[in-house]
Amino acid sequence: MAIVLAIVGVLVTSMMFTLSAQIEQRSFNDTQSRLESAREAVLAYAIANGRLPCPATSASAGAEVRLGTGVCGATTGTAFDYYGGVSGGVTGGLLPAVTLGYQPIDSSGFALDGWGNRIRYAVSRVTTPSYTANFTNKANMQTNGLTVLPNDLIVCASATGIVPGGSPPSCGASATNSVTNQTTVVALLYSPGKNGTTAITLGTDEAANENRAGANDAVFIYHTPAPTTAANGEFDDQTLWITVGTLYSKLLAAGVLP
Ligand SMILES: [Ca+2]
Ligand SMILES: [Ca+2]
Repeated sequence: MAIVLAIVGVLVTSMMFTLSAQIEQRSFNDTQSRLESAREAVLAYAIANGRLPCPATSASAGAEVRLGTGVCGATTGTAFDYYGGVSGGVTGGLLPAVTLGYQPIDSSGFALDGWGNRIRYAVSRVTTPSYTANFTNKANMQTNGLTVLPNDLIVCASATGIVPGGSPPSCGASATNSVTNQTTVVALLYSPGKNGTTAITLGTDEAANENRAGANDAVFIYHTPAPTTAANGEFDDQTLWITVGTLYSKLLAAGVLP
């Protein structure tokens, strides 16, 4: 057993020092720091404007897509406008890099992760009543103060058992499947990771993040990286979120609220 472990140890050590592994690690770290600076840019935007930005779409050249009322979307607002996904060939839920002044961006105005994928961004809407712009409307944020919490965005440890169509959406019956509480997450950013650059059939957990056509919902998955042999498939997405407490404390400290 000790000999086997020693051999495995040597193999692992030599693998860690291969060039490709170093490049992958650099891209991973680069993605993490870009997500962190994107989160700072979103919070800075909230301080300057008294509200969170709406997501961009692949048709908006890096600008947020938002109605004058604060509802996210070009028309009435849909789950797609808040949580992303693909609708009619347009990808929603992208970081509004041009609105934020975030760098680096591609030639179309979109923020990129360390792999070359566009960074995803989702923002809370309050589910009842539907599509009320509480966190993307300055007046609503000031009127509501601390009494309105997000009740839609939720992060789960696995897609197994999630109830994305629930009211509110949930991680399901398993008490251990929730990474965040129901009223905690006001915005979320993620990178589709290295495998996001290739056209693959996504595993169950990554599919729950991508929110492709017909599944645009508020449930996101986050756990440590997993190989293709994992029960729910390969997982290399990198995710950060903004809690409502962080958002309000920044706004209060800056004198934006109350
Ligand atoms: Ca991925
Ligand atoms: Ca989802």
